[in-house]
Amino acid sequence: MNGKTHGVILGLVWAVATAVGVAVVLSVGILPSPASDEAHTVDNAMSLLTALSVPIFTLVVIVLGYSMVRFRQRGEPTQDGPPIKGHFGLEVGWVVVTLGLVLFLAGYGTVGLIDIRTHAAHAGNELVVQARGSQWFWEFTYPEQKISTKEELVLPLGRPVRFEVSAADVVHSFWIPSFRMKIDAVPGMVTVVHATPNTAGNYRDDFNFRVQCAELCGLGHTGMTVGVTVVEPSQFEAWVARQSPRR
Ligand SMILES: [Cu+2]
Repeated sequence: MNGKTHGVILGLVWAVATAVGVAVVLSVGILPSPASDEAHTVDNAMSLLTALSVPIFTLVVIVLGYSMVRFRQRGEPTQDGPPIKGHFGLEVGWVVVTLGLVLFLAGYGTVGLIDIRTHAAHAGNELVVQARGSQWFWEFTYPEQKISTKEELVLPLGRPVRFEVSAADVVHSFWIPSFRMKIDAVPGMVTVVHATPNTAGNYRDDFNFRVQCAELCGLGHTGMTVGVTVVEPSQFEAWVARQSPRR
């Protein structure tokens, strides 16, 4: 068997494994339920990255496995293997393909990031929620509504939210899995992230409806979580009315 035949066999196995692998990773739903307008942008990027990693993974595993079986050295080796010399075509191809992939992904990611950042910001009528992380709880202040709560984060359906995130003591990270958004909460500064809830829900029915600290911040870090409740705008107004005004 010459080098060309090995190449054809490897190419065929690689193509089949890649097709099967891409079909499998795209059909398996590993992501939490999406519940914001911005979520699909993140999910699409996740699917693209996962699908693109399959051909690279299968190439490495198949070449390795084929070499282990086909070119196996039985017993003690009696001589060195043939020396490996450079291969200009392979090197150029490798650089061009990987550079192209990196540039494509950087462009794709940048477009998605701009999309997420501008979607809510341009929609107008934003609800402002100030989220402040402390060891080890979150406090939410609604400046327009003049209320404040540590019990749960209540949001109206369909209205863009501007989260102004800060920290009282150490670095925390403000993360709502079902909204697919996360941003550091840093003492001494305010970081901003936008989300537009598009699905009603709450923590009791779906644990992805929660604010979770995503930055190790001390002993109570894992418990630094609070439920998110997304309700109809009228129910949100009723909830606001039930809260005692902030002193
Ligand atoms: Cu934490």
